[in-house]
Amino acid sequence: MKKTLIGLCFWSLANCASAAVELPKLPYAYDALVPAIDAQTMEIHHTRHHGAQVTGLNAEFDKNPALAEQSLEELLAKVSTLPAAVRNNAGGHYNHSLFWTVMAPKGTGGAPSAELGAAIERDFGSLNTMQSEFAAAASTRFGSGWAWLIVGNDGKLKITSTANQDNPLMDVADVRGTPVLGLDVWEHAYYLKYQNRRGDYIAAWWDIVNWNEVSRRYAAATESRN
Ligand code: MN3
Repeated sequence: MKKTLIGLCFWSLANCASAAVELPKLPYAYDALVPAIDAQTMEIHHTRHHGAQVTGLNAEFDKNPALAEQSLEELLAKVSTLPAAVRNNAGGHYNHSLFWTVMAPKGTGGAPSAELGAAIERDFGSLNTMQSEFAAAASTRFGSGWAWLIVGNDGKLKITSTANQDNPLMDVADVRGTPVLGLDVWEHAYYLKYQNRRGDYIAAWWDIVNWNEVSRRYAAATESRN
């Protein structure tokens, strides 16, 4: 996700850094994931929570324009050397950008590809076992954070979780790898509908996983290793 030059840069170079990242449009309507996730939660989550991280990351780029020349992945890989605001906002922007794409309206997300399905069986025994381990990671993440299915640096699928807006691409992560599926378990992701029932949110969420996109990300992650 390199920074893209937009029209403003044509008029004023000084505006380029402030246009480094933009809030991505959702590939579906705010009410498309009902009943798993309600429309108000989706709209607030996208426009305000993710929106604030985009604004925050651009503010960091204004302070240090050299950062805007690097991809998000490059920044995350050396995040321990960067300000905490970059860690939180670049992490949040990456995490939410992934999150929106790995969901789809119920009945439209397909199933794991043959390659992904075989890797899940190889590394977990079955899809059910993988989902159970993922749900356990999501439900036991204390406070705010994310659960992940990743391709580890050894090429194997693994489940992990991270606090706050950290993710497995960061050099500070306990378990590193390329995320192919991620679940936001911050209260802002589910509280309006589920209140304290995080487990119910996680259980309902499987209905709206976009396996077509997860499979695409798995193929890209394994291809880039070869
Ligand atoms: Mn969130």
